[in-house]
Amino acid sequence: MAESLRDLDYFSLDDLLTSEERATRDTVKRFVQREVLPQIERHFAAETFAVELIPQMAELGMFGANIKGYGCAGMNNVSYGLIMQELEAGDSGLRSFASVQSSLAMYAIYANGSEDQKKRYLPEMAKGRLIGCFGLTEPDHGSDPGGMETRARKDGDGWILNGTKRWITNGSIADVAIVWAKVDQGITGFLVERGTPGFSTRDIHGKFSMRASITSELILEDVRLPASAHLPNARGLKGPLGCLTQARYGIAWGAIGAARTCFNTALDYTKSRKQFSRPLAGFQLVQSKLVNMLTEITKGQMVCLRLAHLKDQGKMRPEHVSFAKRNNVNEALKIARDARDMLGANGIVNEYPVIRHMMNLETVNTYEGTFDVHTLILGRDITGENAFE
Ligand code: TGC
Ligand code: FAD
Repeated sequence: MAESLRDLDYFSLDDLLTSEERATRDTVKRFVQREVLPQIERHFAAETFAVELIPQMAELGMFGANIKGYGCAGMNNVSYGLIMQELEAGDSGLRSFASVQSSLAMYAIYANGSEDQKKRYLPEMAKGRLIGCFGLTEPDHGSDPGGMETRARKDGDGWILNGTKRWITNGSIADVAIVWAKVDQGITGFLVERGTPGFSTRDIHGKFSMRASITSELILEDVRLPASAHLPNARGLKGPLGCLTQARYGIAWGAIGAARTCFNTALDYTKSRKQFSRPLAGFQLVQSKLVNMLTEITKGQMVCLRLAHLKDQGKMRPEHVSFAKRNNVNEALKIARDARDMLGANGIVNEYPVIRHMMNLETVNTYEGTFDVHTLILGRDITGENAFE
């Protein structure tokens, strides 16, 4: 096992996992070690996503893992969370790919689609033969998706879509895009297949973060869609926001994986690196940083496990997810920055995974609701005052 991938379990939380959950986690951990780590730096440098991993990820049941039926694995939410944790211990871009495929694209169809749409798309997406993306954000509307300008108008039985979506993970490698658009009655969703006339994608380059993940713009110019491309149960902003709740849940778990890799790397490094004739790990300031990392990772693990149990019992509220996403990603980012500092000059090179995780986590802190947006969601929940209005 790559040393940086090893578990961190200070409070024996493993005892609270079933043997099936542990087996799922260990399988994904082995996959990340064997298949992802040897090539991740190459993909990060080249700004490419490792598409060759898609069939193996599908084989392991990662796509739509917690969806029941339609060829999906139907795992519980603890297992789903552990998958996200192990993928992100490798790279946030890998977890992003799985999050978008599962919790955004597949879930959007599962929750808002017709029976025909579910049967047509979900089994193929579970097998990784169809890739999805999720187009909500626009150039001028990020934190406030309700302001979107993409429009769909009725055209006989079908629809015509116009607009631009930006910052869309998997955009140019997707076979089907979930596109959210405004109609007279509010916001609704559409399935736009690659190759539809008027629909094009353009990749965003020059990212310093999430370089092993594809991020694109979706351009819709008089895109004509049949009635069968409309998601009939997507009514209002709660359509896309319901999908975000699923994806944010996975991100809360994933961030712990990235933080754990940074902690393990910093621990190993400071135990072996000597300055002033003794290991860095022997200095009080270094120990203080390591203990803070351990504490925050352990607290994050506990929050996630409780969240998973609430989700499996049908008691999880979106605000619980905001709490976990906001806290775990923010703490993971702080841990990554501390780890980078503790590696000194070695902290800026790709011989160690830390700076890659640190840069990735800047994105993770921004997407799926920024830290401050989740602060305001929680603020609204506890005060009853809506700061967004
Ligand atoms: P608001 O009035 O709060 O809500 C409108 C309706 O939606 C319901 N709702 C939710 N439903 C399910 N899950 C949630 N999390 C929900 N939050 C709200 C709400 O009950 C209401 O329903 P109804 O029946 O009353 O109509 O709407 P608002 O306009 O005030 O917006 C609130 C705000 C700011 C919290 C929301 O717009 C927001 O979350 N903004 C952040 C945008 C965001 O997260 N974008 C993410 C884009 S996708 C992405 O980043 C993918 S990255 C993927 C990867 O690579 O991993
Ligand atoms: P803005 O909304 O302009 O926010 C800028 C700053 O203002 C932030 O600090 C924010 O916290 C702050 N702010 C905003 N509103 C308030 C307020 N009311 N009070 C106080 N502060 C506020 N989107 C998709 O739809 N699908 C995807 O697959 C997807 N993938 C992404 C992949 C990457 C690599 C990145 C970077 C983004 C992705 N996004 C995706 C977009 C992402 O969800 C948005 O970037 C995010 O929602 C923030 O929107 P914004 O970038 O427009 O920032």
